[in-house]
Amino acid sequence: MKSIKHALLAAAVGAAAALPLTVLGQAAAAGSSAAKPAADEMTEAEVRKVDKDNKKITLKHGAIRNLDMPPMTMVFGVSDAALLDKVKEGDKVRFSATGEGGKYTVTELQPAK
Ligand SMILES: [Cu+2]
Repeated sequence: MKSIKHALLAAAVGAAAALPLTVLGQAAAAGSSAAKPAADEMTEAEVRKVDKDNKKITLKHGAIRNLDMPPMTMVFGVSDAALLDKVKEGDKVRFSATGEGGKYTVTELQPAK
């Protein structure tokens, strides 16, 4: 009996260790948005449309891991309209987004090189 318990415990520990680890090395430019570690991972995208008046941006984005979203083109809101000053249509960018309450919002946006 004791050995079975042990085997179960070992399996549980193994499963925990197999959880995906956050990719490090992209945290350097963090700065202003320290609050949400889940959004730190940035996704590559191409800007399709910038709508400053409505604080919206259309992105053709790659897979967004923290939102479990496949690559697609879609409209995002932005947490701060100033984010849109840095980019224009056709730019390659990197961004972070949250999906709280079914609303997708870009919280970080920067030109990709
Ligand atoms: Cu999407």
